[in-house]
Amino acid sequence: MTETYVTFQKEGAIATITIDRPKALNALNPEVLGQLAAALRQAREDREVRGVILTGAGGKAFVAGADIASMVDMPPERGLEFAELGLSTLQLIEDMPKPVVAAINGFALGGGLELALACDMIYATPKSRMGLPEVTLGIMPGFGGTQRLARLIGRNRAKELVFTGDKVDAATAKAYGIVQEVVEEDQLMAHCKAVLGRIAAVGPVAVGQCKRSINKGCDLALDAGLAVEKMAFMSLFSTADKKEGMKAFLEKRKADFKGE
Ligand code: DAK
Repeated sequence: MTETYVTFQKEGAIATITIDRPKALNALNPEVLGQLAAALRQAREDREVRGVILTGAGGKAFVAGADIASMVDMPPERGLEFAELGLSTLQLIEDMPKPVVAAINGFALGGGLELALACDMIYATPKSRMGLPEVTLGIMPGFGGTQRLARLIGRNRAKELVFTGDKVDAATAKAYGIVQEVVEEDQLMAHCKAVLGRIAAVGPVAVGQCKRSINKGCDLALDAGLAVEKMAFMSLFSTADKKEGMKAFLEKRKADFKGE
């Protein structure tokens, strides 16, 4: 029987996906990635879910990277499958029209940090350490790390981290703009739930379009990005949520968004 390495829990509008392979510091092997992709699809398809928390079990790591033991003798064709599985899993996060936050409590290294970088926001505990140490293994980040990190924090700071393989603490990661907030360990999940709870109360289709507009638009020239935003904006004018949000304001009541 296949072991369960990823759990999915739903509490109201918030789904928590936990990578649960603490013996290997939640390292990503093909089974873990396959189960993670399935959990992300479940969150995407569930209409009640308006936000997702991605975290790691065991209290020591978010994810310590791709699984080195499973890669050491991996033939190139399996490597390609692994790459496609990893890249498509991260793409699921970026394309999901719902916010996904990474709750980091411990190590987020290599593929683990790359996974977090595909999320919409990152919150981390003070003891967390993150970095892209792939060069210390003679490889390089391959789940989008060079691209997403450079876009997020700028080329030269990204180069410093990627070329050295250094691990930085949560406060430094916040100063670099990788982490949004450093949150005490016993408050981490509550903090993520509070942020997602506030987002769950606003128009879900609008949030999805904001995410798409930022993700797609930021990689384009400003004119093209503004065109992406314009089309997204116009699409919201045909939603029931737009009608409800505006009517609720005028009627001085709380909006009841259906996500339609
Ligand atoms: N893979 C496999 N096992 C790992 C692991 C990993 N990434 N990280 C930790 N473990 C295992 C350790 O081997 C150890 O197992 P046992 O010896 O107990 O069986 C257990 O987890 C506990 O780890 P340690 O004993 O080492 O714990 P420490 O507290 O002493 O050290 C550490 C914690 C996080 C500093 C250390 O474990 C460490 O340096 N881990 C490796 C971190 C790392 O280098 N991560 C990057 C991996 S490379 C691809 C795209 C992307 C990628 C790959 C392919 N394609 C496009 C194909 C991504 C690559 C990576 O992420």
